[in-house]
Amino acid sequence: MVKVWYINDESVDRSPPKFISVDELFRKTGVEYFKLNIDAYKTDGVLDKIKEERGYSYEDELVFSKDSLADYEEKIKSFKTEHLHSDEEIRLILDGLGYFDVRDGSDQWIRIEVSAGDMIILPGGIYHRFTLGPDNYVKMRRFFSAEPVWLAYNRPSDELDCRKQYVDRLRQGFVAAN
Ligand code: KMT
Ligand code: NI
Repeated sequence: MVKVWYINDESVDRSPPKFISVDELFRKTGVEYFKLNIDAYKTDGVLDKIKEERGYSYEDELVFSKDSLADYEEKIKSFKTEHLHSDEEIRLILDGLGYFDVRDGSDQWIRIEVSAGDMIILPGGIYHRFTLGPDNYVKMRRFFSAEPVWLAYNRPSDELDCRKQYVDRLRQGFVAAN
């Protein structure tokens, strides 16, 4: 079950989390969320429809755990460093738990806790980071609209076109298509 809330980088902040809905998350950041049935997503057509409509033609599967990745520490470190990409970051969680943190228009962190069946799409140009949950394990599928050339640009990367375009979209406001 996805959970979304504002976090404060100050470790002294012990106030209870302020949860927001996935609709609010979209309006504030452009991040899209889909709930998939983890037992049926391969055949129920929901994922196929998303892939077709959005033109996701490449995909792969990754397991993040100490045992499954030779460069685990390095990968984990790069994920938790604030960065952006020129393309959408599309992830479907199959098992385990992780946290995507994204910046809202006021540069505040919003945390998105994802587990099995949660599919999220981060727009190109959004600053974000990712950390594993308490079990240090997550299994996910990644989707791409073109052959993946997966480059991460650490903050600050405000001069990039994809960042400028994202900031423009943010200013105009994100409105759901349906
Ligand atoms: C990325 O760019 O791959 C990330 O931000 C981590 C997402 S989960 C592997
Ligand atoms: Ni990323």
